[in-house]
Amino acid sequence: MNVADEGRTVSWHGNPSKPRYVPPPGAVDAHCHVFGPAARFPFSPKAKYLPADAGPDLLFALRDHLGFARNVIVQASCHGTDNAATLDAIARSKGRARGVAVVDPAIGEADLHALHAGGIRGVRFNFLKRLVDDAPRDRFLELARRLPRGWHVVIYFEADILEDLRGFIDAIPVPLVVDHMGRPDVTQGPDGADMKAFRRLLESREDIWFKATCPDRLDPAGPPWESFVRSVAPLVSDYPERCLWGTDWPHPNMQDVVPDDGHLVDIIPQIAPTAALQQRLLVDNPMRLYWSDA
Ligand code: 0GY
Repeated sequence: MNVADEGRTVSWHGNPSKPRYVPPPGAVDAHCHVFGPAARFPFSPKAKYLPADAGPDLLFALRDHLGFARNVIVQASCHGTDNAATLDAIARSKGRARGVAVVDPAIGEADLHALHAGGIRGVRFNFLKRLVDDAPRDRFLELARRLPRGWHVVIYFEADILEDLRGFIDAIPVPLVVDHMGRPDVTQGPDGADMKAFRRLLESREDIWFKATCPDRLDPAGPPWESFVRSVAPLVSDYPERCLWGTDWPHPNMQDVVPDDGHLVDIIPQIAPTAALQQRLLVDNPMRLYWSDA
């Protein structure tokens, strides 16, 4: 495990390879985070991990290195409900980043509109017990009913609670984006129980999107993540208008198996084999969700 000077964890690759795959112009990395810098943006007292600084300069350098044009920055749990680091990164992006916030469900209308002005276009509901202390479904629902126009909910859960969450998900009145496809066991293959359950969810509503992300988290075999590719490619092909892609940089909690971001980019043509699919996955879909006003 890499440890930064201050004893904080480094979970990202220091020298990612240059991908062989060249994304289409305008490609969006639609799932990434920033950490700190902690001197300006301290971590939450409730943070479950304390990462080394991974601020906007590093993120935008990686964006350029990988051949991407834009980022969607998702507020990471280590910053709790203080979105200042995410907003700062968006402000520094010169219009090339937008974000997803994590908020106290009691947030008022004026604060929601201030987040909108800062480039936020959705809120994240995190159900992973190792990351957050509680996930109050009734309060989340109340918030979802009064989000600014055009916003969506990003939801993060693991496959074993999908059935339990169905009633909650059904009640959300705005589009939903599922992080990492709800973390299916991809070793079961495309017709395994987890993928089938996730497909039932996608079939239940036309406004549920998913991130075809995190082979490094989902495929224990490691690169070239063959089980991930085999399970996820059919999903992208069957739901081409509802998929997003992202690096997940700086890969929170992945310090023991840090992925090479260049290798992550290089499996894009395997999960989206045609230029038309790649254009939707990397450009058209994220632009529709995050830059519809641009
Ligand atoms: C991810 C996944 C993780 C962490 C967070 O907000 C977070 O801390 O999202 C995780 O540890 O699985 O998407 O970044």
